[in-house]
Amino acid sequence: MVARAEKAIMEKGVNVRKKKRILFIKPNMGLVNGLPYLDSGRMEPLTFAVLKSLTPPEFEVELCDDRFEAVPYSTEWNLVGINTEIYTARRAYEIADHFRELGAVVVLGGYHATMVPQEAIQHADSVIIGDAEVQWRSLLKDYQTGNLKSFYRNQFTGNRLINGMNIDWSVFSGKKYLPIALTQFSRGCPNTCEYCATGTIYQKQHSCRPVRDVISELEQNGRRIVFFVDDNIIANSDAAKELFRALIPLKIRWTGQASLNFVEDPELMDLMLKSGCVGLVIGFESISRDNLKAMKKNCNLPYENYEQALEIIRSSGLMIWAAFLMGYDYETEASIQETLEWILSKKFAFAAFNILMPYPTTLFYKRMEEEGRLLYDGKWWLHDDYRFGYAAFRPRNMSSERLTEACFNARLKHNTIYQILRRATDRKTNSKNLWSLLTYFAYNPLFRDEMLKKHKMILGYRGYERKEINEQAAEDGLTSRFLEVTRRCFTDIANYKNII
Ligand code: B12
Ligand code: SF4
Repeated sequence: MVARAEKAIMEKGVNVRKKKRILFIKPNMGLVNGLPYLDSGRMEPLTFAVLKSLTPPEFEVELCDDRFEAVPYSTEWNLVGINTEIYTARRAYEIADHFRELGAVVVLGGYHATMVPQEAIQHADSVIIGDAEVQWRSLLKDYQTGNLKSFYRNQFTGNRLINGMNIDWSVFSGKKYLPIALTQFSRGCPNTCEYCATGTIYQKQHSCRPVRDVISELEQNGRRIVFFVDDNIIANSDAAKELFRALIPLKIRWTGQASLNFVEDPELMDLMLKSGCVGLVIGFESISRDNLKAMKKNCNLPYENYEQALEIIRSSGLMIWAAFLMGYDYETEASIQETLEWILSKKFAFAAFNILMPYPTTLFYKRMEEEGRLLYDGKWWLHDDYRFGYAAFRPRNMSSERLTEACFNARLKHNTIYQILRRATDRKTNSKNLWSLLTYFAYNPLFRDEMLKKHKMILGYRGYERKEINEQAAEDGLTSRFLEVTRRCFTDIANYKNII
């Protein structure tokens, strides 16, 4: 079969080997104990399945996931496309610089490159600003004709449909990830919270994909556990209902991110549950109304102390991954403690205690800059002294060091063995059935382990390169991964005696 295909190609006068070679790279974040950080809970980087589907067949495409693979530096690659997010920017630039020295054309894209294109272009030949659905093909055409431009900017048209987004999962074949299919139904968000990168980039625009495209991709993919990466899957409730109706026959289990207002629409909730939703990431962000107002988190303001909304969600059985943001202007060490106690009382399946971070170009960043409160020269993501988990601005009511510590302590306390066991006893959600309980116990130790590993990570590799793939964590199946993280969970007790 292969021979016949090759013969046909040769007859047309095209030599397969003459194809231009593109290498996509998902950069790692940095170093832990002097070695590349190994994320045992890593998921497929959806970005590259989208880019692969947009790449014309005259290019040969490969993906290197720097999170667990050695970067194949060589002169064989014609074009190297690297994703940049703020925590991976430093590493992305290291790789980019290296490939440019080897003569490859380097293209950077992603959230960070979109927010600071002038910084990114110092390490690249071209930068894609915003979504790539339209611009990636134009860029490749210009590259082939020798007319590559420095910037390709996606013009937000206000179109309600995401133009031409498809997913080609084949780019991940042979690589080991969590057994979850990532997909996307919509992009953008109708809100503009002061601190948020998405709100800043999309400026209240929100667009959806045709439901049939999402469904046929999932049918083809066949995996039964799905993660919708949308920032807010219910932002357009009519479109969400259409999607949920179409998902019902697929009999999948899915999770995603949603704003709290879904609790007000019983039809939406009913369809959500029938379509297989098992849990949601919800951004509560703060229990203080003053902080919510300062954040411009208007979508949470109608839910006075969240009690009623939470009761509705608990009764539905959905597991909640509750996200909180620590460090706004009305935050004190006492309020962090109070928030932790409130969170513990709610027995959420998972909780994220995120430090408020100044992402460049957000309103929050600009305000901190004006008020002279930025640390690390205002560019913490590139600074030699910055470590993952550190606050990068001066909070109003405590030092940045105290904020860093208070946040880490809250994470530790939420994730002690005792608390993990205690939260498991919520019969309405976390131990509602065997599947929920297994999921709860598979992921809690894993996330806890990653949280401990990531804290104080050095960003970038600073000259270190992975010489060989000596990865043991890419075991087959959840069972061995579960055993491994449980083992680590117990060995951690030796290192962090205060966490049981
Ligand atoms: C899913 C997700 C995760 C998953 C990761 C899944 C995975 N595969 O590994 C989880 C939950 C683990 C996660 C973790 C984190 N995440 Co996250 N995550 C997302 C989320 C919701 C979706 C990403 C996605 O898949 N999008 C779909 C793809 C198709 O879109 P895309 O990546 O933007 O790519 C498009 C364009 O940008 C462009 N493009 C992107 N890269 C490139 C490269 C080239 C060469 C080209 C040509 C084009 C191009 O083309 C694509 C098609 O249009 C985004 C928010 C968002 N709306 O995107 C946040 C987001 C990326 N995460 C963010 C953060 C901060 C984190 C964490 C650091 C959080 C934390 N405190 O721990 C961690 C660490 C991540 C890491 N790098 O290790 C921030 C990054 C902020 C920034 N300014 O860079 C975001 C933007 C959320 C936010 N609003 O602040 N995350
Ligand atoms: S609702 Fe969420 S995604 Fe939308 S702007 Fe606010 S934080 Fe960002």
